[in-house]
Amino acid sequence: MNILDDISYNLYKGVAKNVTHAVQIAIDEGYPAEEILQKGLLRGMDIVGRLFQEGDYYVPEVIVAARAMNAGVEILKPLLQKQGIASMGKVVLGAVKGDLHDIGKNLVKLMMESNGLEVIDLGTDVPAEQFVQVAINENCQIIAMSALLTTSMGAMKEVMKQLHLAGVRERFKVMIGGAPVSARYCEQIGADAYTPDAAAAANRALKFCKPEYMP
Ligand code: B12
Repeated sequence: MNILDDISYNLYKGVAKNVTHAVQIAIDEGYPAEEILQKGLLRGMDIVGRLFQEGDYYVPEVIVAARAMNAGVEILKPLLQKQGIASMGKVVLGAVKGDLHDIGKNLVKLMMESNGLEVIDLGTDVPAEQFVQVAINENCQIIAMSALLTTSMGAMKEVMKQLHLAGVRERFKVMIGGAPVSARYCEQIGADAYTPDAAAAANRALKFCKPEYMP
């Protein structure tokens, strides 16, 4: 078993202490932080997803694994973040109403901040009106929403509706993401961009903050 397998294994077994230990060893062995994230932590989380889907894992096991994931990410954070970059733009980010999943959202935040974007994180279960109000009050360029449940995805459409009702749709770029979300859904609800992962989300957000994209 190499050290990345070790991370995945301990993650899906939910042993946070072993995950942090193995992440530190991987760093010391010279693995790039992105590789540790993708091939160690996220691969472990994929296994958790599969076990949950197949009925071998229940919610408590998933919570324990999620804690181990967060513990591993904490160690990687300083390596993923580029320090001292001037703010390139402002994003309001959250998981939509009805959705408590925040691991992916937190990765999106981390990658955006690493690329010099200022991120206002509203957390999880965020009402549509709050996304819109904060974006207006804080003068954000981007509203970014995450959903992991097919039942909560519809809340993204509600945010689009609230933006239109407030007469501010054109002021903001709207980005969406999360496992059940797709480019097709993005088009359907009239959002501006769907990206499949956190790194692509940060790249797209940076592009949106360039003057040619601004209203
Ligand atoms: C961990 C987890 C939980 C944990 C969450 C802990 C936490 N703090 O987040 C807990 C145990 C709380 C949980 C609860 C539930 N869960 Co759950 N959970 C998962 C699991 C296993 C992993 C999700 C995850 O973190 N993935 C890793 C991250 C990194 O991936 P990600 O979120 O997709 O994010 C990436 C991209 O999507 C993208 N991205 C994410 N957000 C954004 C935002 C933007 C703007 C952009 C551009 C990109 C982007 O970038 C990220 C990084 O690259 C998934 C299975 C799976 N394979 O997804 C099920 C899953 C999402 N859960 C599921 C279910 C059913 C539930 C519950 C209803 C279970 C229950 N009976 O109570 C509850 C719902 C709670 C609620 N109201 O939200 C189902 C959803 C089914 C569906 N299609 O609707 C899934 C798919 C499992 C399954 N196969 O059945 N869950």
